[in-house]
Amino acid sequence: MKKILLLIFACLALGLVATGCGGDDEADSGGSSADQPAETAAEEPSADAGPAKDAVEVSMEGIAFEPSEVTVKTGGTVTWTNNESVGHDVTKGDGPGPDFSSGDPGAMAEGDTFEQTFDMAGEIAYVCTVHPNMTGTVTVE
Ligand SMILES: [Cu+2]
Repeated sequence: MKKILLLIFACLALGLVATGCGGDDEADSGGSSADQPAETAAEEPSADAGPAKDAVEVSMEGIAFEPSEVTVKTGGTVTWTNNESVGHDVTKGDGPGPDFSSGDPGAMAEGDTFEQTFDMAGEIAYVCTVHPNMTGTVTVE
């Protein structure tokens, strides 16, 4: 009986210092099962150009449009939001439909949004005029 108690105490003492002694299996599995829902919730579908939608949002971050390629239905709307402290703009390049621009070059400050509706099918290229490498396309279906 004494030996068993000693073993239990030794096990408890070790358990405090390191991870061992069986009881940790429960703690580990409990921990990982608690982590799994959080990981699943954090996963979001890839934001690449997917099926056409009525409304799409594009973020301006890292001197880039994210995602840079989106698809909307005819009559659909794209909303750009500047999510960094660098000034940007949205200015149409090639493509069907009227020209559009968010305004003066680089005038969109952090938190500013610009919305454009697309009524003609086709592929519209656009650029941030102060960052010529900052380009994107809107495919209207
Ligand atoms: Cu820019």
